[in-house]
Amino acid sequence: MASKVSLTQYLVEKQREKGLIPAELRLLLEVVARACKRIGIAVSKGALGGVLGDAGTDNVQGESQKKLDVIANETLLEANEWGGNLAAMASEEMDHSYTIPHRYPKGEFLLLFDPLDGSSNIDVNVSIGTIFSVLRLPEGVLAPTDDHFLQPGTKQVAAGYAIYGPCTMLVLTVGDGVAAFTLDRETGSWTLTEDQIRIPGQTKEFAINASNQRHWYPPVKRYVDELLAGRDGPRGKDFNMRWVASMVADVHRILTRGGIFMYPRDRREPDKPGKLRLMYEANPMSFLVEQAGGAATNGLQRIMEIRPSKLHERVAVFLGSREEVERVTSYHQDGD
Ligand code: FBP
Ligand code: AFP
Repeated sequence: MASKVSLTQYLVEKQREKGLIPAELRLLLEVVARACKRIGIAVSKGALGGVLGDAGTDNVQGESQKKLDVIANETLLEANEWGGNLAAMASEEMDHSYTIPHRYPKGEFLLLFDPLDGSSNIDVNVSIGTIFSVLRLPEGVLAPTDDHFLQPGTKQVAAGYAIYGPCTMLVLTVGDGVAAFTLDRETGSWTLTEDQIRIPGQTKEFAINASNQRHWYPPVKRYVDELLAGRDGPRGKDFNMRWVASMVADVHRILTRGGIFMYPRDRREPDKPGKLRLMYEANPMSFLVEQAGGAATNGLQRIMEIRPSKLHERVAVFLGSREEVERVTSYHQDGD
């Protein structure tokens, strides 16, 4: 390969030399990357682009939408609907899946996305991102519906995110490790800047919204108390805490230097399995983390093995450095 490897070259290698992905998936991922580039440009304009603030609408989860949530969602839909590689798309921002209109050719893949994750950070100029996941349309299905998206994360054929931070990056897996591409703003191309990313098994850093501490169940409280006890506690070392409130940014840090990210279910809504969305956030991030040698559970089981029962299903999340995820998961064995 040439010294500077572009996203296209990287994907062509996976397609031609390794035979890992079909050409249609390569083309689909390139379109997603192009849409992320456009979203990144809109994000970077900030107040100058008139894109900050509320859109004045609510999404299916009852959360108020930011203007950029809506722009990012439309950008992904428009970029992907005519390419011929997709059968349907589903978004965290839409009630139901979107079937590719009849006027365009239809492909065999399903695309899911959280168009702009971390929206509470948009107006304060802190890193945000786009998360995506690709599934296959089950064989023989002519008219895809929401039900056809309800596949476990192990069925993902690709997943990734774009992070709009000090630099714009695309982090991707097609099931052959994790690669990171940095957007060269001068040439407009995604350039491979790290391949075969590995998450260290051990860490001294954790991420959790500590303001919810009083609502936590005993396994999470026990685990975090032990981390906070530092070198005098049972762990025998000091831990540092980071919480960006953009899952993309927190997971990006973990892929870069290790750590554990937690969003547990808690007593605020005992009947709800957590806050984060299985299909748009937890599954794609779990695929990336596992491909980088880490682990991802809901405290009880591997996230990617959960069989979803609805498109907007929520889930508790513990992901990152393997040894830490295994430890907090083992604390859940005794129940709440
Ligand atoms: P650096 O520039 O050395 O990273 O320090 C950053 C900083 O001074 C503040 O920006 C930040 O609020 C604080 O450190 C974070 O400190 P801690 O690591 O103790 O949470
Ligand atoms: P939004 O995309 O709705 O802002 O949600 C972001 C998020 O799902 C995830 O990216 C963060 O880790 C988490 O929410 C932050 O949640 P808290 O505000 O409860 O800390």
